[in-house]
Formats: sequence, C-alpha cells, structure tokens
Amino acid sequence: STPHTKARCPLYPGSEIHRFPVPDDKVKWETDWPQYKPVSYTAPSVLNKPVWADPEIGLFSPRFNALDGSVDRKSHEGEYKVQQGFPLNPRGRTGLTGRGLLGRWGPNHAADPIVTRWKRDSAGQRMLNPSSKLPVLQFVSIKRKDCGEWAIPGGMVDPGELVSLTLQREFSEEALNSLMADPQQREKLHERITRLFNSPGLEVYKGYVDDPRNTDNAWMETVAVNFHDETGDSVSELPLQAGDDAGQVSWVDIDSTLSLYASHSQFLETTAKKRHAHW
Ligand code: RP5
Ligand code: MG
Ligand code: MG
Repeated sequence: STPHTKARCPLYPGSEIHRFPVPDDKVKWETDWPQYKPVSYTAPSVLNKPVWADPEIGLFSPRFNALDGSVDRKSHEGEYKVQQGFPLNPRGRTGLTGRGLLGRWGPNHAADPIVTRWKRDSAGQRMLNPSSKLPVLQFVSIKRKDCGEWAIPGGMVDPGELVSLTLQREFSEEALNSLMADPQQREKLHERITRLFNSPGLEVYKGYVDDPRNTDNAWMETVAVNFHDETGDSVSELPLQAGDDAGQVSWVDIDSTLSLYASHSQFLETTAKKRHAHW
C-alpha cells in the first residue's frame, strides 16, 4: 500500500500545531531514523475528559489488540505494536504523538455508509458517461463542518454498537438530520430507510483510513458499506437535510476527479468498479 499522506498533513486540523515533517522514505517504523522528533499534541477537547475519550496513558491501563470491556481496541489491520505502553500507527510515522483530536489510543473505529443510486435523465433513463459509456452512480455526500471537505456521512462506532447500526444512525443524523426531527418524524424516517439498510450491503473497505487527524498513537479505521437504491424509489425519494457534523448534503456524481475527505474517494472507486459504473 502507498504511504499515508493526509496523516502527514503539515498543519494539524483544528490547531496551529505543525507536524514534524516525515518524508515518504521515512514513514515505516522499520526504517531507522534517530533524528525523528515528533511533536506531542492532544487537543483540549480530548483532555477535557468527554465520555468518548480515554484518559491519559499511565492513568489507566488499556488492553491493546483486544476487546477492552466494550471498547474495541483490535485493529482491522492485524496486530499493531505497542512501544513503552503506547500503540503504534500500523502505517507508520505521522510526525505527531499523543491523540490529537482522536479520543482513543490505538484504533478509533468508524463506519461509512455509501448510499448510491443511478444518475437518471428527466425521462428516468440511466445516464451514461460519454467517454466510458458506463452508467453514472451518484452517492449521498456531506460537506464536513470541521474542514469544509466533501465526504461520506460516516461516524464513530459507539462502544458496544453494531456496525450495522452505526451505518444507519450516522446516515440518519448527518444526511437526514434525524437528531432535529421530532420523535414522530424520526420514526417515519427510520421506517423509510430501514429497508435499504437491512438489505445486504456491499462491503467495499475495511481497515485503516488515511485521516488528517491520525497520529503516531491514534488513528481512524472504518468499515465502508455500499447500500444501493437500484430502482431509485427508496432513499432517492427522501428529502436530504444536513445535520450534526454536516454543513451541506447532496447527491454527487461519482468519478475519478472527486476530491474527498481522507481516503473516501478510494472507497468510491471500489464501489463504482464493483457496480460496473463509470469511474
Ligand atoms: C473518517 O472519519 C471515517 O472514514 C469517517 O467518515 C469519519 C468518522 O469521523 P467523524 O465523522 O465522526 O468525525 O476517518
Ligand atoms: Mg456523526
Ligand atoms: Mg461524521
């Protein structure tokens, strides 16, 4: 796999902290690099002890590479190393130690719902891309409030939560604004999307995410699942409304020119190819 790049972005998100620059050939831990002096940073929002964050190491003894109570500290990437009590990023150096904006030491598990439909013309016919002659897929995309980048409406798996639930919950919160709906409206939305989310989704990715929040000791991992509205009459008919950490929401055509948050365009490439759609 190519070395992570967003996890080495010079300016750490939401801060004025600059990472220690890590060149491509020094990313791997196996490469000896005595001059490596990463910056230590954990955001105040994490040190404030919100429910979703771990304490500092030394104040508790997490069980790494294991299910630690209800917190899943296992990686989809296999066993990760723990050095002097600190878990090590399986993809290598990031120029920053501590947790940055992430709550958990080690893997921070998320789920990414990729909700798709075919792009159709006014007569309802599937539209083909003129050069590839393949049908064009559209996905529900949100504009993240934190960085302004377009992204899949994903979110963190709560302790003990089934990934299948996280996928539906995060989609409802970020793309349908379910948190602001009254209980009755929420129940209606739930009814209307449960059929799609109960359909066997297509798992397109499981593993490390090249996320700009990653550090040497804390990183994002995800399970990305595609739920496809083949006939365009289920979720396609729902009014999208941005909510929670989403500032905007929209159906977006899928192709290789998309520039998205973290490694999200890689997940869409797999989705498009598996569905024999234009990329
Ligand atoms: C990404 O961060 C994941 O792929 C997922 O989309 C997202 C989860 O974090 P939040 O949206 O909760 O910030 O790495
Ligand atoms: Mg969310
Ligand atoms: Mg989110």
